[in-house]
Order: sequence, then C-alpha cells, then structure tokens
Amino acid sequence: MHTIDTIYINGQFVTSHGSEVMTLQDPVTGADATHVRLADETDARAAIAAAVAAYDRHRAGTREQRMAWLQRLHDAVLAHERELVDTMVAEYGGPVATSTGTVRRAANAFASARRILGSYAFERRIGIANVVMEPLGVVGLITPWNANYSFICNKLAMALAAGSTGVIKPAELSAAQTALLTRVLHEADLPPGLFNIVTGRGDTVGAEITRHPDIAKISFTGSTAVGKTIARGAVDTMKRVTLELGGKSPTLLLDDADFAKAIPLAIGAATMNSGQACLAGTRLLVPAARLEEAQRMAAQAMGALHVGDPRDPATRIGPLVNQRQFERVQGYIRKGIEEGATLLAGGEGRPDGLQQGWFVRPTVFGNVRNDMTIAREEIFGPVLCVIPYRDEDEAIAIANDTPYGLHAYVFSGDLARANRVARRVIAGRVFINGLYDEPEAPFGGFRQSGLGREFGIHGFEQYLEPKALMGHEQAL
Ligand code: TXE
Repeated sequence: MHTIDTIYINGQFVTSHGSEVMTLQDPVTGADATHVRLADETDARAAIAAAVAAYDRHRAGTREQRMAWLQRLHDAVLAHERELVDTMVAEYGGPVATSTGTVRRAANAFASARRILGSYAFERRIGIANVVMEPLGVVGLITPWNANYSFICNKLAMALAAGSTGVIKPAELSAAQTALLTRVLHEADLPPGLFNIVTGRGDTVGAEITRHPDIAKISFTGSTAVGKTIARGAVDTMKRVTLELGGKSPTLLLDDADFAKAIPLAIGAATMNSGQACLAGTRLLVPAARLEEAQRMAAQAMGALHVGDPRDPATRIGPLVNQRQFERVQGYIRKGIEEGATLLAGGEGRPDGLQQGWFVRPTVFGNVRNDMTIAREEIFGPVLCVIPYRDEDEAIAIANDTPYGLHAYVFSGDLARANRVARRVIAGRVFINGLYDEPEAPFGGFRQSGLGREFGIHGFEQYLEPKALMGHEQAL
C-alpha cells in the first residue's frame, strides 16, 4: 500500500500535522490502494504564511522573470507526461486518452498564461487617470478530482502570471496525482513560497483558506453546494471569488441536423471523462416528430462505447472515481426509472464482465420530461436524458429551464440558424456542430454554474484589480 503524508510548503516537502488518514480505493478493483494523511488547519495556516512571505518579492518581480518561470513549469509537466498520465489512470480511473488530454491541458495552461502575460497591457490611460492592473494578493485555489492536474495548473499559472502567490488545496481523492504533480512542479525550481500545496479536507483546510484574512481571492472548481458555502464564507473578508460549478448542459439537436453525424457527437458530449465532467451535455433535446429515430440512434451509439479498463486505449468509459460517486449514479438511474422515464440503454448495476470496482452501465433514458430529477440534477456519470420538443422556441425554453448555465451544444444543417439558437441559450460556452478545445476562450457559467471566468485573458483578469492613479506636475 502506498502512503502519502507530505505536503508542500515554502518549497519544501513536509509531513502534514493532520491526524486523519484516509484510504483511497483503486477504482478498477475497489481494493484499498493509498493511505493519505490529510493536512489540517495548522498546515493551511503555515502554507498561507509562506505565500504571504513570498508575495512582496513576487509582485515586484519582472514580467520576463515570471514568463521564464511559467516556461519552466510548462516544460516540467511535459517532461513527465507519461508518469502523470499513468498515475491519473490508476488513481482516478480516467481512460488513457482522457488522461493524456488532461496532462497536456495542464502543461498548456502555463504556456497560455505565459503568452497572455507577454502582451498584456498592465497600464492604460483613461482621461487624466493612469489605470494600473495590480495583483490581488495571496490567493486560495481549491480544486476537484475530475481533472486534478489541469485545474491546479490552470489556476496556478494565472495566479503566478498576475503576480500573486498561492495556496492550493486539491481534492482529497487526487492525493497520489497531486503528490506526483508537486514533485514535477518543484523541479521547475521556483523561489520558495510562490505556491504551496496542501491536500486536506474541504471542511478543514478549505474552510481555513476561505475564512483566512490574508487570502484575497479564492478560485474554486467543484460542486454548486460547496461553491455557495465558499461564497458565503468569503464575504466576511470580502474575498474575490471565481467559481466553476456544476452543469446540466443541453444538446439541441435541431430538425435539420444530420442525426447520423450529430448523435455520436452528442453521446461524446454526454460521456466525456466517463461522464464526470461539468460541461457534459446530459440533456439531449430532439424534435418530437423524430423522437423514435433519435432515441434508437442514441441508445445504439451509447451501447457501442467500450467500457472497461482505463489502461486499454480502446476504452471510452472507465470506472467512476469512488464508491460514493458509483452509488450516487446508481441512485439517479433508479430515480429515473421510478419517475417513469424509458430506459433505452444501460440501467442499474455494473456492466457484464466488470463486477468489481466503480464501473456503471452507460445509460440512456428516453421520453424524459425536463422536470424529472434526472433532467434537473447533475448526475456526474455516463447518463443521458433524451427530451422531446415541438419547435425551436420550445427547444430553447427547455434548454434554458435549468438552474445552471455552463455549457450547451447545438447541431443544425444551417450554421446561421445554429448561431442564432446558440445566442438564445443561456450558457457560458456553446459548441456548434462539433466538440472543440479552445484553451484561451473564456470558460465559466451563467446562473448557478458559477461566477467569473477562467482561461485566456478573461481568466487572467480575474486575478487583477484596477487602480487609478491621478496627478500631474502642476497640481500643487
Ligand atoms: O465535490 P466537492 P464532491 C459535482 C458533481 C459531483 C458532486 C460531488 O456533481 O457528483 O459535485 O462531488 C473542496 N470549503 N462536482 O463532493 O465537495 C473539496 O475538498 C472549501 C462538479 O467531490 O465540491 C474539493 O477539493 N472547500 C465539479 C473541492 O471542494 C471545500 C467537480 C470539490 O469537492 C469544502 C467536482 C468547504 N466547505 C464535483 N467542502 C465540476 N465543476 O466539475 C469541500 N471542499
């Protein structure tokens, strides 16, 4: 059994003070795999103190210096791509293709921050004012388990580029990935204290970061419920918050779309990262007149996905991250059946031949009404709801009838029409006729999907605060 008991403070690996040891299971077999000694509030405070001590010097440093550090962080992650992927596959159960994408996105986050920093105008003139963009201060970066490396690296890259120092609180479930990533980032040999990494529980370490007066901003990715807790906790010290939360994203299949091309893409949108993706397209809206055809094709495309060992390159859907998520998804599948949706593919239980670990059956429900629980709540597994609509207006109304607004997908034979529909859907991002990866386009949600944006220049500016300087030679 693997034991992890170190955290990273002030450029050093130190043993955490926490007394709680958590056991993580191998998602493929369900067998115990790793013991993690969780950090506690004392560790969080030590990490914050180190980031505070490093802040003034970092803030005063040059743009060129920061760019050089970002380059080194990028190179370090890429140099260890293989190990990082293997550890992600083993700990999290993400299929190898997904996991490789996550590692590349992690490396690219540093390249992207470097590019933005290279040309960013930190000063601009507005009337008589010289407006300078300043770093916010020490930031708290709290991340989930579903793409651990890329969440950490993206937030860290932007914070460092902006001139902030930080404390990272990764998810407990990603302890082994975080331990490896920490060693990799340490190799980039940045000055101590610029970033500190403390794996502990959300309600201890995360809560300490949220309430600590020396933290100026929190960037959080995770559940909507925890996002609200953080926002409430942050208000006492008026911390800035960026929140990337859940979604229940619609895929609008318009009546002029080529179903044979669009439906497999819609299934891809629903099942990315084994369905454990905030941007997953989990509600497929189809014209009522072609409901039977669409449902048959969706069930067939879902049934064709290879579920199995995440190490196998043919695997499209691996196990879920842990037993809790497995049971949660089983509960939603049960709920869908109870509420009267038609089971078209999958269902409760494990897939044939995969009777251990946290594998679920990729599931399609047909004849779903948008007020059913399975159409309203984020399931976070490979479960798709097919919902019929009568006309375009109703499709848009159903798409927008959700507390969320993170993402949407539109398929149509007419690009101009697809764009018109995309503008009427309430979502931070809309993919039209395909699945894309644009690392510098803003990412984030309307409504309860969050607050603020990440990535690119929009994400970068969330780490800056404007200051207006006014004055001239003759003033006195
Ligand atoms: O997330 P949590 P969980 C959704 C998804 C999933 C559900 C539950 O639907 O099924 O959330 O997952 C830290 N103060 N998403 O419970 O708890 C926690 O330690 C400060 C969507 O694992 O939100 C971890 O580091 N921090 C999401 C991080 O929050 C706290 C990705 C996320 O965990 C805290 C993950 C507290 N009081 C889950 N409590 C997405 N947007 O992609 C917990 N944390």
